Amino acid sequence: MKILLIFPPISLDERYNRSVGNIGGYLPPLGLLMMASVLLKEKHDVQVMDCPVNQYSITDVMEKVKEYQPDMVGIAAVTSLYDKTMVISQRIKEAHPNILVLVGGPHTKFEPDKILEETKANVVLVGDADITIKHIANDKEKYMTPQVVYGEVVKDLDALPIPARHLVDMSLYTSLPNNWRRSPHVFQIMSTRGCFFRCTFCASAKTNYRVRSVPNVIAELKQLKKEYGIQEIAFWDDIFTMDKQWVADFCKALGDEKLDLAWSCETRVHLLSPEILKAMKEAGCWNIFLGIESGNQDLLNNIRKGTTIEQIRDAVGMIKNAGIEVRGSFMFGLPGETPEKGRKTIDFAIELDCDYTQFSLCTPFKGTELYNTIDQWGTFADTSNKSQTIWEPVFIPYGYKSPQELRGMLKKAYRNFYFRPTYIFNRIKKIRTMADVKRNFLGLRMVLGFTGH
Ligand code: B12
Repeated sequence: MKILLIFPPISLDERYNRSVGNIGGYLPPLGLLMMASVLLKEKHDVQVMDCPVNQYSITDVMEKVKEYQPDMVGIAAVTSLYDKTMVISQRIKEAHPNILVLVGGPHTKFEPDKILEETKANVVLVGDADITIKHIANDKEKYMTPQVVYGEVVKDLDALPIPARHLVDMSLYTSLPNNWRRSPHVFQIMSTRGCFFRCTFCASAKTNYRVRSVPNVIAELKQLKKEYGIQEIAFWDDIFTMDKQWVADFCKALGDEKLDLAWSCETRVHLLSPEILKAMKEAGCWNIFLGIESGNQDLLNNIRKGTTIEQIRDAVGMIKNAGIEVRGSFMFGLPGETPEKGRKTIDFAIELDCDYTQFSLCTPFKGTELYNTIDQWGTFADTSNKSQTIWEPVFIPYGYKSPQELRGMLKKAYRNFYFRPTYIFNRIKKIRTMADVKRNFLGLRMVLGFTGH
């Protein structure tokens, strides 16, 4: 069967809701590439159309469908892109009723029946697609009847094949200026799936946590080294250091194999120790991304973050001591927040002085606990899908007067953090190469976008 998997169009300016310039940051659709790999193994003919990086429009998608004439089309659904997912699905069904149209991805968790109706798709697939998509592709007639299908949870991640990266042009993808060290052509990889923590705002909260074996991850890295000569990788796991023994084994294996990779990961502040950080540094880890969220303990409690201000201070200190860069992520407009508490968060970010700090706005995605309990905390200012980008004030806690006040807080945070003489001096001090100059220039362009210049 001929299968086309589509990631809908979005420009960088749309993603950030502001003009950010040509900063890079188009990243490969790993979920689609994983599914593609499973389908290739089943001997299907598969193509992946990643619209954002290629700047393809919906018209381009329709032309591709006409030219390739697939038997099945899969379209990814992320909340902020859902309107486009819907239009693509409707148009394909109108023009080619015999194509089996499948919609899946994080947005389908909430009201899948409504999505089925709106998109006119044949199947809305909720959850992991890797196992279930095989059954669908192998039994087209059965799945032509409109239905919601719950994907079988992949228990053994080692059983999955390596993502079919060869179906996209990997040379097109470059990470944001502050997300790479050795090469902007960072390759992304998942060693786990899911997260069992309960953060009320997170679309991945309380999902099945599963982990691949170390040899299985190393095998993928060896393949990437051989095929693409990779120099750098980024782990997209929600909680990379959840199992410290796993991380220690991985760091040792990376050293034993002499893969010589720079790498970065994301984790939670209480899942670190000096020992594990030392091993990570020695194994090439240069950057850790932390979801810090707020400088107010009561707000952390309101979102069930399960961390303390002291743990945050300790984690940032430990990472810096290990000689690893730290990227801290904060949100404004949390449940219970007031402008005064927002300012406390800015002060805390400055006190922590991470190498890079990201500020965004709390966005209650459909299906999250926060979305379901919103009346307790505030009101929605904008419920359109395209505004759910985390950079638009869509949720206004009772403590704020207006969306403008929240927008002002975001600008103030970027200005106060990045335009400090000590921060600028430290950045300049770290410049070694022309690549560093360019990185800082692009980073500045992005910060200016966020500060409204
Ligand atoms: C990497 C990443 C990005 C990359 C996207 C790269 C890309 N081209 O996909 C970047 C940085 C660009 C990004 C941006 C955003 N992201 Co993001 N991102 C992630 C992250 C960390 C990993 C995604 C991933 O590849 N996972 C691995 C694969 C295997 O999982 P998966 O994508 O869920 O796919 C599986 C199933 O969902 C399903 N599936 C997925 N797609 C499809 C399609 C079909 C047809 C079918 C049948 C099934 C199916 O099958 C897959 C295999 O089982 C996730 C968190 C996470 N841990 O997943 C957040 C996540 C997807 N992002 C999220 C958000 C909110 C955003 C932003 C809106 C804001 C932001 N964080 O900056 C933007 C806008 C989206 C965009 N594309 O422009 C939310 C989505 C919430 C929602 N309801 O939509 C998530 C879940 C984070 C979270 N916990 O809240 N993101």
